[in-house]
Amino acid sequence: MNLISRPTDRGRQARVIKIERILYPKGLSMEAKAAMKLICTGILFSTLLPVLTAIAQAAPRRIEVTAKRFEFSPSEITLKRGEPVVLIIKSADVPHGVRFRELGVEVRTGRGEASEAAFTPAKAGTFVGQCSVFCGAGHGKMKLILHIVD
Ligand SMILES: [Cu+2]
Repeated sequence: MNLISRPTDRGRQARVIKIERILYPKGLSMEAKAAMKLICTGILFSTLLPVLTAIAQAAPRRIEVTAKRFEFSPSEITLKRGEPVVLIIKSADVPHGVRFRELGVEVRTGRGEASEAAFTPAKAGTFVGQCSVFCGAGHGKMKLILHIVD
C-alpha cells in the first residue's frame, strides 16, 4: 500500500480490484489475464474508431492557396457541392484578397499573413475569384478559378 494514498484513493483501489475480479475470475493464469486485457483493449478501440472517424469527417476540408503578385497557387481548385470547406489565403508578399462575387465569399489577408473563410458551396459550376485588394500592375489579372462539382 502506498503511504501517501488518501482515503479517496483507497476507495478507488477497492473499485479497481472489484472490476478486476469481475473481468478476471480467481485462478486465471497470467497469460489468460494478458489475453483478456488485449481483447478488452481491442473492443474499446473498435468502439472508439467509428466515433473518431465521424469526428474527422465532420471537420471541414481545409484548402490552402498562396497569393503573390500576381497569381494564386494553385490557380484552380475543385470543391464538392455541399461539402463544408475552409479556404485559407496565404500572402507571400503584399496584402491580397479573393472574392467570388456570385458565391458571396471573400477572404482578405495582410502582408505575409493568412486569413480564412468557412463556407459550404451550394451550387455547382465554375466561378472566377478576383483579387480584391489592389496589389500592383497585374492585379486585374489575378484570378482563382473554383470548380464546384456534384
Ligand atoms: Cu490584387
